[in-house]
Amino acid sequence: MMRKLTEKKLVLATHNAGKVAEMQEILAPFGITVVSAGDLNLSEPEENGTTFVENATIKAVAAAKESGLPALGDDSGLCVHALGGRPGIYSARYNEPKKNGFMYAMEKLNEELGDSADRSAHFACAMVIAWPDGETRSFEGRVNGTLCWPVKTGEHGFGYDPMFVPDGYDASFAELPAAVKNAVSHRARALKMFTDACL
Ligand code: ITT
Repeated sequence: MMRKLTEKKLVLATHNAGKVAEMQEILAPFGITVVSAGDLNLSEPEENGTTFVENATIKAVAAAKESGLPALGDDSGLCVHALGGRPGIYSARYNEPKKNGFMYAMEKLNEELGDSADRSAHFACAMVIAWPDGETRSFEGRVNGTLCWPVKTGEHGFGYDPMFVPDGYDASFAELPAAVKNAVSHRARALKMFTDACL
């Protein structure tokens, strides 16, 4: 038997407010109390892994050890097919120096794509649950879509969402209501695997 989450309190091992909001909303029906790494003032470990799962594991294990509670780490990013999967695990760092939200990174990506006919991409998310004793389980989700230009700015989402139109829709993740993104996103899919397996 794979380990279940019997504890009623869970740390979201992220300092990204957009991720926290989505994870909270998706986990709300399950009756577990969630608290974020920011709420607990947990430190931010160095993400020196080479895959999404490795980096999500680093975050989850560090938060579980520091808090004494089970912790859920999310490592995610945008993989652009014509760019060989970049920025991938470097999606957050791609926006340095941080200027106005993620406009800097989105402009850079659009320039690199040039007039490429292939504007397909996917968001990937690794979700790792870690217990304070060091045991972990990992889950991976993804959602396919197309990169638009100009960006479709909206009220919702974060990061690269204004540039990402999920397959089957004409609107970007920034324009679509949170309930739609949280039904089809990479993060929603990874979390569904986690809740199916562990709750
Ligand atoms: P934590 O490490 O504290 O969780 P972070 O923002 O640094 O926060 P990552 O290292 O996983 O997290 O970087 C992922 C980046 O990929 C994130 O900053 C966004 O720019 C982008 N990203 C991930 N999921 C996204 C989503 O659902 N919509 C838009 N952009 C997303």
